[in-house]
Amino acid sequence: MQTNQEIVSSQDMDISILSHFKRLFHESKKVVIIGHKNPDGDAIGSCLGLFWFLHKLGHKPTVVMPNDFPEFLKWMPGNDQILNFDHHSTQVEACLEHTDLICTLDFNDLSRVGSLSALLLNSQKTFVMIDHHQQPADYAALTWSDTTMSSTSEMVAHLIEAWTGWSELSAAMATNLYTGIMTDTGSFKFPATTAKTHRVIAALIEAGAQHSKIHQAVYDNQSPGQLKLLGRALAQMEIKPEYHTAYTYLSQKDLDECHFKKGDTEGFVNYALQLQGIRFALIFIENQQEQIIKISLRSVGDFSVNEFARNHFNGGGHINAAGGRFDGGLTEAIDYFLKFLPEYKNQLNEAE
Ligand SMILES: [Mn+2]
Repeated sequence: MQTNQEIVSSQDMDISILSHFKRLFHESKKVVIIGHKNPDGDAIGSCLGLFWFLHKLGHKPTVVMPNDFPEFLKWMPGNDQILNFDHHSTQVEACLEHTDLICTLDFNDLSRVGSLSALLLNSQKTFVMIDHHQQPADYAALTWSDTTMSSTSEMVAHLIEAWTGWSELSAAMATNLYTGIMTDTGSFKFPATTAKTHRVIAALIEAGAQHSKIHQAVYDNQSPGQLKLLGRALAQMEIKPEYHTAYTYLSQKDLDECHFKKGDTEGFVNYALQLQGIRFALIFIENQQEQIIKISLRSVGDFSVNEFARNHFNGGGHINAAGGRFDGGLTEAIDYFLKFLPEYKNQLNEAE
């Protein structure tokens, strides 16, 4: 990894960041673009959006993901060209060896790429980070971190606009970026969705992103098992009105009986926030294979689930959306959570 870092934190894509991008890419033909472990719509969308843009500029980009991604994203333009480190480790190793530049998108720390992190930590290549998560680590020669952004996909769109104008925006880029913004904003309803986000969305639609089809492809393709699993999560929900909190859980047995596939529980945690007066929602999901409990946390208002996940569940994320893990059993994880929830009573009652 290079030293001589430049940390850029900005409201907008300004001239100095852009010229740094141009300088780095001018010197780099081969570029590897990497998203985080368990890639979501924004990770895939931002990486593929940047992939098609760099391709158009004459670079030789390769997109790498640490592991597989959900079926409901396997239609995105270029998804078939993604190298999955879990399945193609030798190929990925060779790519990283011969690349000029490594762009990491939609994550803030090299620990977020699972088993790929050792390769990246030992790499002497120049890194670029584009990300909207809090507290970016300082491994990159150029860190473009903006926590006010709705998504990394929106940032890539701003990069394209600043670099070439919208004239170079293709339908493939637009479709990927639209998907990333849509999924990371809960279909444009989270607070980080701004007027600027909607201006970007307008440009993406003009460039050929078919919003209805994208929405359908991502959300309206549920399997019977998926809806049954959602039914269990809803039926098992526990509500703690005195803490404005609701949580639910899914055991490995629940998952197995509903023929769980990766991505099936995406968005389940958000349902609890539909309850009147609920500001803090969690879902605990058992993973017997890894012997951990995965926890997704959401909030509305100024209660920070990022802080909560950092303090108690080895995780983090954003103020209103975070993830974490617990090493142990499901009941243990929930008991642990319920033990310290009362400490947050004031914060949860004061939060707006
Ligand atoms: Mn994101």
